Amino acid sequence: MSDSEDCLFCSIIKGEIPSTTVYEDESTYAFEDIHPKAKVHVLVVPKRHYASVDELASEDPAELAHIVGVAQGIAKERYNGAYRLVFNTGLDAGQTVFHVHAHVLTGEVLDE
Ligand code: DGP
Repeated sequence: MSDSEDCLFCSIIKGEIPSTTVYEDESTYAFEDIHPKAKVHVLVVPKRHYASVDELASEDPAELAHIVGVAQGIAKERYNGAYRLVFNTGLDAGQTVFHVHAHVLTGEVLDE
């Protein structure tokens, strides 16, 4: 699925809802999380709509690898290359937006 009605992150990708862009290319968009949990907290998303990282891994593993590379680039640019990558997957794990997104946490020494 390339786009989804009523998907918050599809609306952000299309520019219908404002966001602070960190990185963008043909397939991927990265923007500042609205409720940062670290000094640097960026969300990296595929522009195509996949509900979860499970779906992305099975349908477009190259894009998943690309997202990891984008996260690494952000951590190098904004900090010393160290970063935490989180994919909340499913309601019980705290996923609230069902358009897969990597949380990239960096910019400081992170709590365990
Ligand atoms: P999760 O709980 O893993 O589904 O993470 C969703 C994240 O999305 C959460 O950290 C807050 C962020 N978020 C929710 N709404 C918006 C928004 O409108 N703009 C931005 N930039 N981030 C949002």
